[in-house]
Amino acid sequence: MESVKDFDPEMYSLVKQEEKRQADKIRLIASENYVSKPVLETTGSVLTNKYSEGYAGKRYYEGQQLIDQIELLAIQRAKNLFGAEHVNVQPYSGSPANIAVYLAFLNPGDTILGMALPHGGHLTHGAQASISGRYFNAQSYALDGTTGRLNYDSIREKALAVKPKLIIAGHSAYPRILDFEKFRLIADEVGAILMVDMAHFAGLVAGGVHPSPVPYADVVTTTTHKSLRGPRGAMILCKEKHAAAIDKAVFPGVQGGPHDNTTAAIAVALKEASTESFKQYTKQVIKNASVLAEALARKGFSLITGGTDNHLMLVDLTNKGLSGKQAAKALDKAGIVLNYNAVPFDKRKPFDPSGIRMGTPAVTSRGFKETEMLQLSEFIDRVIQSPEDEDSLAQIAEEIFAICAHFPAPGLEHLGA
Ligand code: DSN
Repeated sequence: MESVKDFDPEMYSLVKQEEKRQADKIRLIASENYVSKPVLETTGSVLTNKYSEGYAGKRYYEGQQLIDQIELLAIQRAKNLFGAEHVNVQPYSGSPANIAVYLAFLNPGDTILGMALPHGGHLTHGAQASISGRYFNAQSYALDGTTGRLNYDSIREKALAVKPKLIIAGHSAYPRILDFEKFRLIADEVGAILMVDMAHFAGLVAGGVHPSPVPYADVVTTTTHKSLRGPRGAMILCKEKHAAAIDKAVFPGVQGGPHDNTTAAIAVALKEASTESFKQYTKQVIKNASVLAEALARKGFSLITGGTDNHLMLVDLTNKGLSGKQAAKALDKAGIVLNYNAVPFDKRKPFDPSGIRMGTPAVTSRGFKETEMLQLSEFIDRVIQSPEDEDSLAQIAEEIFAICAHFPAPGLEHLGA
């Protein structure tokens, strides 16, 4: 970034400080990761200069000789990796991708059925604050009060009662694997379109360590930057019979020109995700999550559903006597970055809920394994025991800094030990 350094030292300094923050801290936000240098370089390439509204062979601007090839390559790689009949790689991110699906299949006022936001669903799955809750009759299903898990009998009952035109399976904070076949049966019984939002676990699907929703769903949306470890973007995968409706909904329905630099970086990330080393990475993501969950449970932490099958876990801190926000702020001071999160049936408000969410995609990308997960559980426990002891938090931050120095983060190798 020498040119930025010369021209805009203020911004240069901020970016360099952020690089250092990402290198020196343990990043446990379940939706974040570290992209590789090839993905980073492609994102920052001259492709950012191009406009290319439309699709390959049918653009509204000239000069698409290479852009068409880039987009077709991304599409082909996504089809191969996920076994999808049709893929659109243009959505800017997960929310626009989900809105495009609604535009493709629904009219304002139609009924949708998704996982309730406080139970782990996403804003765009029908939350009132989102366009998905404002423009549609948004109904939701909740987790079982006893097990903290999805109860497919009650989802079916709800679907029979509200007769949704579209059912959404998928989540931002559910630590278990979804039963896509059961969702398909429910959708068929009520004549609904089945949409799966696999944003959180797309990388795990790509790595073969999580069941794929693609054979079951009419349409699958995903971001590309979470466990899939690509740039910030999204894709929509669907059956061929829905291809025209989906493409028309993305452009011109919701968006204008695609971000071609992102499309190209998605293609690079998909190539990475097809490798044996990515498969090993996803196996380790799950192993790390399960080791961390078990270690925390042994220390008296209350995990929603008792553990995890995927890359994330949700911890209810009520028995530890502090709120999720207090915990997240203290952990951040100690060099552990995560987010506070509502837990199912939370009695506290969303801006200061009872839980914290953590995930292992980012730490696994930098090479953390079981040993580091056990160390991490010790650090978390120490912070939660003394969240206001500034000296102790500073001491933990130093210990974490020393560990991180041995695990250079992808894309930030120049800051290594
Ligand atoms: N905001 C993302 C997350 O953190 O899970 C979901 O889009």
